[in-house]
Amino acid sequence: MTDYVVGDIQGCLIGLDKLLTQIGFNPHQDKLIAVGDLVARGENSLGVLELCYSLGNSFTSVLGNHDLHLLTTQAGLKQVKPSDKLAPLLQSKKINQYIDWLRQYPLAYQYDDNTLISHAGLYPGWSFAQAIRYSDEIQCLLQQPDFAKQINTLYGNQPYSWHSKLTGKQRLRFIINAFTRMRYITVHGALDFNAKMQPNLAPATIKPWFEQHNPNLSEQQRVLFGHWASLLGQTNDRQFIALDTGYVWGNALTCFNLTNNTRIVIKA
Ligand SMILES: [Mn+2]
Repeated sequence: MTDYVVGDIQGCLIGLDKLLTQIGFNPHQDKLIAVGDLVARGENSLGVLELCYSLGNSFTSVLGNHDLHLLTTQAGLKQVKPSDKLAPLLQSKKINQYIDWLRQYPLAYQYDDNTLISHAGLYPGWSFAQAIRYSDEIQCLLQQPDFAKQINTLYGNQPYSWHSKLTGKQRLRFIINAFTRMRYITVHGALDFNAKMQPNLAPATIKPWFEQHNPNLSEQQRVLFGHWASLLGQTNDRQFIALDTGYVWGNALTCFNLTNNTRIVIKA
């Protein structure tokens, strides 16, 4: 009975297979929680979804930017990017089944009192309870028949900062951006969508979201996230566990064992 959180898979079926073999994953006892970006760029996004779907209740996920992009692309609202290698998935007879399965997932998942999982992290200042409430707002939207259209209208960068009085599209757009695209923030708490470099190379005007003090996070609480391959799994803070180690870029697929707090790393 072991619960694992796996970093960005991005269509890398071979890596996922190797990982499940290495940890001896048993779907009758164990649980796999993905940090999102299940699809895109890797060699077999269809295979990854088939495998994760086949795990039934022993698999769960949060949604990443590439997963949301799949929803709008499949609906014909975004152009297919050849570099995403999504054609076999989009042409699959089961695509609608996979879309309906994906859109049941939240942006943030609270594993226990002290553990939160989301694709990009936790916006500084948000408590776990706030994160789950905001994630629920998007999960509701994804349950509506015109979910793809609605998500499509939420693409954009603004507003850059959160305010609890934000309403409508501005509010929903910020929530999606914070959970799926965030990396750096300015000293004023504004999301910076341009910077992707390693923190030691960042200008002094921005810092990683996890280096901004969050008064609503207790010392026991931890956040597991993906999305940021150039961190190479390092945050230098045991409260913030980075799991995107860029397998799709030839680096490694990382998985975190929540039962004994160890990492399993599969080299590409
Ligand atoms: Mn991502």
